[in-house]
Order: sequence, then C-alpha cells, then structure tokens
Amino acid sequence: MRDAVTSLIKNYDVAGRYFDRNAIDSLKSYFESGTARVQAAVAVNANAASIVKQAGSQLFDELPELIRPGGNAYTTRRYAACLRDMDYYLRYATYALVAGSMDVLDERVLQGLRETYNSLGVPIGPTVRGIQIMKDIVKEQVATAGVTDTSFVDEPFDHITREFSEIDI
Ligand SMILES: CCC1=C(C)/C(=C/C2=NC(=C\c3[nH]c(/C=C4\NC(=O)[C@H](C)[C@H]4CC)c(C)c3CCC(=O)O)/C(CCC(=O)O)=C2C)NC1=O
Repeated sequence: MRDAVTSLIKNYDVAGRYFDRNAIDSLKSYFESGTARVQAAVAVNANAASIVKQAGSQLFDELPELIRPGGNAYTTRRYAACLRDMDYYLRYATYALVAGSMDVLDERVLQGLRETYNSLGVPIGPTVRGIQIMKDIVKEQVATAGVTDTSFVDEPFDHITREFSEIDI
C-alpha cells in the first residue's frame, strides 16, 4: 500500500533518477493540501455513522425496489450488508484522502469486488449511485468543517465509481 510520497519515490527509484520539477511540484501540492485532507478525514470520522445512514435512506428513497421483495437489499441481513458496504467505501475513502493516493482502494477494496458483486447479484448501478450520494454528503460536511475548496474530496469516490463502471455498465 502506498501514499503519494512513496509512489513518487518508487517511480523515481525505478528509473534511478533524482526528483525533477514535476516530482517537486507534486510533492509541494501533496504537502500544501495536507491540512485540508486531514480536516476532511476528521469531519468524516466525527459523522461517519450518520453519513452512511443518510446516504442509505436517500438511496432507498430514490430506488425503493432495492428493499422490496426481489431487491438485492431486501431482508434485514442484506439491508445491513448494503449499509456495511457503504461504510467500507466511506472509511477507505478517508484513508485514500489522507494518503493522497488511490492505492489503498485498489489494494484493499476493489480487488475482486466486481466479481463478488456479480456472483451475488449485487447491482452495480445502484451501488455507484450510493457512493455518489455519499460523496455529496461528505463534501457538505467538509465544507461545514471550514475547508473552502472541497474538490479533492471527489477523487476516492469517483475512483471507486470508475472501477465499478468500467466493465459492468
Ligand atoms: C473492505 C472491502 C470489502 C468490501 C467492499 C466488501 C463488500 C462485500 N459486499 C458483499 C455483499 C453484499 N453487498 C450488498 C450491497 C448492496 N446491495 C444493494 O442492493 C445495494 C445497491 C448495495 C448497497 C449500496 C449486499 C446486499 C450484500 C449481501 C448479498 C448477499 O449475501 O446476497 C460481500 C459478500 C460477502 C458478505 O456478504 O460479506 C462482500 C465481500 N467486503 C469487503 O471486505
């Protein structure tokens, strides 16, 4: 698992090169955005349970068939599994935000996930919708916490979405 700095070092080490201008620019931007990324993680940590709950309600309001007989989130067990998955995405998204790298998502969350979902009939489109709803809620929370430019918050949620969407939709 790598963060923005270790990824950069790895790339330059492989080539046996000192950091060049590009490397320095990305290091600078990583360190300059550090406080905002940590603030975002703190804002999520303090509200994780309510973020997941709110995102879940909004998702099931939009797509009530998910929790009706025949829906993938129907039955208490599957409903709970769905919210648990949302909680996984949220927690790992905060790790990725702090790391400034999506590597942790690739390694710990996304590997083999599409296959698992397909084999269990977990629908990808609604999952992606749930992740996007969560993104919007998180951005509001982060803005409320005093971060002015919240655009960096998109990245992990959009990364998960892209990985899911690539093959299945
Ligand atoms: C940390 C990384 C990690 C992830 C991401 C993860 C996901 C994950 N979600 C699963 C199931 C599931 N995932 C869902 C999710 C949903 N169903 C819907 O209709 C909604 C669209 C959606 C919620 C938004 C459901 C309902 C199940 C249970 C499916 C079943 O057992 O039939 C399973 C199968 C095993 C299990 O039930 O625990 C895995 C592995 N596990 C992990 O360890």
